[in-house]
Amino acid sequence: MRDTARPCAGHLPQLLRPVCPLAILRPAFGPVGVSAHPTHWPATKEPESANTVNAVIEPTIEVYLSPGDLRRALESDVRSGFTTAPKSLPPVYFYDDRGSRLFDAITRLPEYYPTRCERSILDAHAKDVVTSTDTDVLVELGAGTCEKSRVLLDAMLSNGSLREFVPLDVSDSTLWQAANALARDYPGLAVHAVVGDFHQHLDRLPAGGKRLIAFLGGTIGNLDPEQRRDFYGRLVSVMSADDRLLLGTDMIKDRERLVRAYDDDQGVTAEFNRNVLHVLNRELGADFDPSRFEHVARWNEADSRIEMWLRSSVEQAVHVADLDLNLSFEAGEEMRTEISTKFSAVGLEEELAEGGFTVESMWASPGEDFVLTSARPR
Ligand code: AVJ
Repeated sequence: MRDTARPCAGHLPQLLRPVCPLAILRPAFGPVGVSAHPTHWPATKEPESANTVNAVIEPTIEVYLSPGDLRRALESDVRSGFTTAPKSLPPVYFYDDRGSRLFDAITRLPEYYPTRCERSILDAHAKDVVTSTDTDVLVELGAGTCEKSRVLLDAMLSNGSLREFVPLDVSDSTLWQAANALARDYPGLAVHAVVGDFHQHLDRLPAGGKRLIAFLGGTIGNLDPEQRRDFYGRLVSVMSADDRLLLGTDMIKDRERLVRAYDDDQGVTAEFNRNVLHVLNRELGADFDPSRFEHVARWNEADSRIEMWLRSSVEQAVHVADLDLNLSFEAGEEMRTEISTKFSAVGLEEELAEGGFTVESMWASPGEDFVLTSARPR
């Protein structure tokens, strides 16, 4: 999901440096073929195109988040999150370079089933997703390293309908690297990367084509009900009648399994949770001692979500130098670092309906552990 092989250290510091050059937008339409998949070449094309060698198209990148924007967002999130009770932080700050590596390790843990479940749905049904939605442009929100996108891109290719790929992510460096890798691996594919935030920049997504707007991994669960309403409303307002949403959601299940997925035996999730303190120390000159915070994962039945908290094991003071902020934690005081909402099929259909969408199809992994839903604007 996120880049782990990137040689440069530090993800936020990278974000805070000047971004990759803004490339010029190029109209890039028309079906493409990929030489690596000759058997998938659309059979309906004129014969000579079967011999066409598709050249690698240089990806374009459009940047809507400047280093200053990211810095201001971090400062304001920390200020407001630490001055209201209970203290809380948005989960986006987990994912610096180390946090992305830790998340990657989480996806391979025996306890953490969502990534494998979603992958199995994509492997089994990507073709059906593409044909039933009848889409030819893939947009991926929170695309990261674009690894999952490849399954959908392959399905669009073999369907002969692939026109363009538009990954959106807040991390310019991860996105730029992924966009170049995709462009190399899919000669002839126009890759138009957008550096932005799915809370703010949905209206900047290039229009045109029949877009499959994928929001995978269960990340929608990180939003609370009000944020999800906002998200659906903003998204539906920029969608045309031919566009489709493809949403990945983790489902309500046995409480023990849910909690274990967020509190693994090896302590990888605990380290991932505490990583946000390392990020604050580095980025804002804070002096958190991560060893004095315990990882807590618990099921909130009323709100149908797993919550991750960091519990101060002692009474302690913390100074956030860059914000001139003095914090105090009581012994046992908890701050919330993430919510991960779990859905029922009925509840999801209802909230999508309230958000302006009509569900077309749902594909579930065995036992309905995880579900992919396609929906169209109503
Ligand atoms: C990537 C947001 C979907 O909520 O399950 C994994 C992040 N947090 N373990 C999730 C996460 C703790 C993950 N998402």
